[in-house]
Amino acid sequence: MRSIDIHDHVKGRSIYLDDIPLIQGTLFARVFTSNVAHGRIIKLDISKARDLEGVHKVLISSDITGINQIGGIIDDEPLMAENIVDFIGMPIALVLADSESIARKACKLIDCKIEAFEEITDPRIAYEKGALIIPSKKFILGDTESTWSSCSHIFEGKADINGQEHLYIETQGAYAQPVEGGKIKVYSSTQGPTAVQRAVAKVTGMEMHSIEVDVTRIGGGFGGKEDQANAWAALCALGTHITGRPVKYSLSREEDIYMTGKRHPYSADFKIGFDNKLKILAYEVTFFQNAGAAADLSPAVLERTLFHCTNAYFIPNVIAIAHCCKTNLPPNTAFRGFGGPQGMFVIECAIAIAAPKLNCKASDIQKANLITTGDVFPYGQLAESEAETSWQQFEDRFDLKKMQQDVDQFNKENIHLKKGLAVQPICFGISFTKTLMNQARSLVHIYTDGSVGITTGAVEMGQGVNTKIAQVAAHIFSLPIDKIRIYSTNTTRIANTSPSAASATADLNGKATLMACEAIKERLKKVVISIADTKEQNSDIEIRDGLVFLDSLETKITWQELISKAFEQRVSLSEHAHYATPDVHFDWSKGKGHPFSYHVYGTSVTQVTVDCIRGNYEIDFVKVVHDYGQSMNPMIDLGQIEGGIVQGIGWMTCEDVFYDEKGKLRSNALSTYKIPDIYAAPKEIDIIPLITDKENLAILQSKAVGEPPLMYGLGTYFAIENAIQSFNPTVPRRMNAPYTPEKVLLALYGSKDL
Ligand code: LUZ
Ligand code: MOS
Repeated sequence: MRSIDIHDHVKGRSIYLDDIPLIQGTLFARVFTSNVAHGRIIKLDISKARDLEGVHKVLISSDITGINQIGGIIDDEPLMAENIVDFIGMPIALVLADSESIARKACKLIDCKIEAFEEITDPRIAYEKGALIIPSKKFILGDTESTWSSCSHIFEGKADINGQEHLYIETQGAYAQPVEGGKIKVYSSTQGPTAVQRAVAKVTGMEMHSIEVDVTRIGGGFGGKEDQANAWAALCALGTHITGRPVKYSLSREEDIYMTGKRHPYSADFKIGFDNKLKILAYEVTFFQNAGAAADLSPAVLERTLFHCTNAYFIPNVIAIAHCCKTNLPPNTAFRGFGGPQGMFVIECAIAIAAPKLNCKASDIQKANLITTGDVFPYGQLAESEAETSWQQFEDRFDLKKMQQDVDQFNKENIHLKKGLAVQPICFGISFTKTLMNQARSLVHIYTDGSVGITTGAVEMGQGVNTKIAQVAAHIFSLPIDKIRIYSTNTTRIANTSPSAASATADLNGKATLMACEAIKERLKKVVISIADTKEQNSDIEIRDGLVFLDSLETKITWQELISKAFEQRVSLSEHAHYATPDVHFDWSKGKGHPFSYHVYGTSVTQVTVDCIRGNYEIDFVKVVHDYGQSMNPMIDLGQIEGGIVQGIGWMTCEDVFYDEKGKLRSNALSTYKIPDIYAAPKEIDIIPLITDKENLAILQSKAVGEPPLMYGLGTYFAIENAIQSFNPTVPRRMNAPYTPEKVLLALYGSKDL
């Protein structure tokens, strides 16, 4: 089953925000932003901009008709700066003009003077100064303090990990249009239509029922549009509310990169203790999260870091502390993995540091500590583990010993090319960690001609969720896929939706769709029984090749006749269903609960070849055994895994977000921010499904696949590090991702500049 979008994508017919036909009278928005990371506005003169021909209005914070606030978790983020600016790129004024180029010109005419304060860009410095966004969080399992004395080996270290630009292909944007009665319709490139609706309501001062948000699809999100689509929609809607005209803002790539937040950089300290059989007895870790200038989703991201700080391992004694540090950078935000990958990176660093000192490979430590079913995670949930099964199938499939021997042999024979190998187990919890977000709705209509139309809260962002939802309906009604249509995500049809995020979109919205379809099918069953002359109330109905089967016997009733009959009998052909994930809960006062409906596991191995003269490298292969459950769409899932791996590799290797000490983004274009291209992708990606048939809470047993595979990319860092070590065993192991070619070169020759 291919993605239902594929033909329109290839032919360029798919409608993204910038493809929506313009309405006459549309104004084009552009924001004027702070060029200082921290300071006070001492002069703001918009008169020259306002007087420019073709400029309709220039709005500033005092023009906001509702509340100047777009914070999602905490009310700490003004839409437009009032007196204080907190980061470079913070909106100060909104220009509404007849064209994008006039709006651009007008922005240059705004006269703004800012008195600069001291800026903070480093999370550890923010922590020292007490600049925290929320009180720090802690997980405790067992008792580390009394365990250290029984450890045979203890290692301590520091790990740093940088951020990541989302680089969705479609930039952020919104298009607001006036609707009669003072209502507003907003098209938004968002993962969270309800979040947009809420932000627009707050900023305009309208009620949510007066705002309709519609999303046909978006060109990628990766978390960057979970929360950060709100600002542009709120600005456009504010413009519409004040001028009565349609307002559109589709950000240029340059604006998008410097104004929006990214994956959170983290700095961490760790201490890890082993017995003499490679078992990890105790682990202490402190995370300093670089949250940027406002909370955004950082507190939730911080929590997921804690939830993933022991990755796929069982450690009996753990203390994990996380600080949400406020800095003068654009507020960092959700990004595929949502803090989990950073938590996992640090434990992998601890293992990588320990391995050579314990005279073993990191994979020996990893294997000795895999979590098994019945073990407890530091947050109290019992594992239903596939860590060992995936590792076992991985070893059955791939000859790890032989791979290592080949690498050793190659490294013996080559002086200036060195290969490195790293194994990477993963474990990722599925569900929003905020329990209330684990709910979804679906609205299913069967029209009188037998065709089916579905709306859910899911946003199609290229991940194929609409295809999966269509498959669910096709499966329940036994209909061909072309009888099913998935409509745009729209807040008037499906209200109060959670963002499409946390890898949970197909599970949540798919299950709601399943429930709606089942409910209609139940009613259709009664119709079949009434017309098929049977007394059997428990009969199974099925539609095959357009014909109704009753207990596997063909009736002469077609699907269309059945639907007509149902309509004639005044049976409802529509259903609105609500699904809430069962049994998830978490108590932050105790740091314990059952936050995830299940976990996704897997094991990968990455091999790299490092050119020790130039410092650049190639990725020879990534081989994976991945826990799909029972994939309902292997082609889409494979695409997610391959894409996730390459995105994870990019984060670990060439993608280097660089803010200078003044808080100015220097890696602000694709010339200075390098993402993996086809040449940087692994030469070979081999993905083997882990075969299990356990019950799980995934849609049709098909486990969530959005985020987990990104974390296979972590292995690349350690593979490069291992290659460097075989070139120059005297250099200290450094744990500071990403490993750009420049850093690799410095490391190879033991530079102190790292
Ligand atoms: N978004 C969110 C997420 O709001 N809560 C989460 O737990 C989450 N996890 C992953 C990705 N996005
Ligand atoms: Mo996401 S990081 O699942 O929006």
